[in-house]
Amino acid sequence: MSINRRGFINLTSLGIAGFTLQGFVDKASINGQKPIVISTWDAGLNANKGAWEVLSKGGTALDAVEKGVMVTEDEISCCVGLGANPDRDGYVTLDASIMDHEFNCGSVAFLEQIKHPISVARKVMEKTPHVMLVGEGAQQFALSQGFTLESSKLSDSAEQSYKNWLKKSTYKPVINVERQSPKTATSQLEDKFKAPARLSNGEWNHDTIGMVALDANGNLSGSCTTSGAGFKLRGRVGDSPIIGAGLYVDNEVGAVVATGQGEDVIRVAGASAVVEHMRQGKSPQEACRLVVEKIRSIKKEKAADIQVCFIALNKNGEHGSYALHSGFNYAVHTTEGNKLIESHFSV
Ligand code: SD4
Repeated sequence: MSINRRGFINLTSLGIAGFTLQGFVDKASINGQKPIVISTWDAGLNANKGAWEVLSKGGTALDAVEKGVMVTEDEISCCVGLGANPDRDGYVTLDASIMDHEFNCGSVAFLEQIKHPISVARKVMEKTPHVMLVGEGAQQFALSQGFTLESSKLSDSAEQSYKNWLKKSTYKPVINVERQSPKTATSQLEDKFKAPARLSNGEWNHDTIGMVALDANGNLSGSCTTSGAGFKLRGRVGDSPIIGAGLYVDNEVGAVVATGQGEDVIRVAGASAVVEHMRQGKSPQEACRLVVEKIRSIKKEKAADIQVCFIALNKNGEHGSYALHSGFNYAVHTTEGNKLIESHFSV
């Protein structure tokens, strides 16, 4: 029996079982566990606010990570969701996954014309005996659950990027090397990075929001939602909807989410590998670093052409990240506020 559970039982034995957790959480929960949510990239600042509305009222980490990334899916001018860059045939195809504190998980991949893939992933988790649905089947399931079929028209910015891309039609993922960041110091950069960043060639420097949270009951959950890699081959699926690669949660240890070149996260079962390092006693940052270094050693000189990043949150609410290259940041929301932290990186 965990300390958290005991804490709850102590309260209930005092005869206040019906008392809601609301109101406790902004300061500390019944067991001293302060909620925290962390999410990838600068878009994470807004997403965290959505998650914090849930966590600060005593809501579950699961609800928080769904609501949080929905904020980003809604930002049509952003790089995640239906406003994102299309595949090379001109269609936006979306991947998403969600996982709770009891190893329940759900995901969708190659999903088209649905605004909130993360919520479809949650329905897969809660309403089906399966973990993953893809393509037409995933869309059909979404419609059966009351989701609306959205237009397939590209957003203005995606249309423009696609037109530019068609001029050469070469598939070359852009890594986010434009921002130079200090190798060691973490810094708070909220003011500098209020809007999702675009590279000077007009491309987004990322297409994903990943989020992990710890609630006042001491439970972890995670979510990840993405348009994948812009101008990818039709049918390509990345790491984000693959449980164990793009996202993994073990409530006894920690929760991890990945962003960057999905193919290289999949080949090392990235998020799960980071969790295993934390299980062996590594800090969240060190656990992320070990898996990034593994990818670097596998890729050798090709590591120069890709970006891979992990963020991790352990059971005690400690967090960390590591990226292959500079330019990655993540947003952290605690009772102290919401801030952006620049990630440590390898090369
Ligand atoms: C993918 N990992 O589909 C995602 C892409 C990403 O920032 O994270 N972009 O490979």
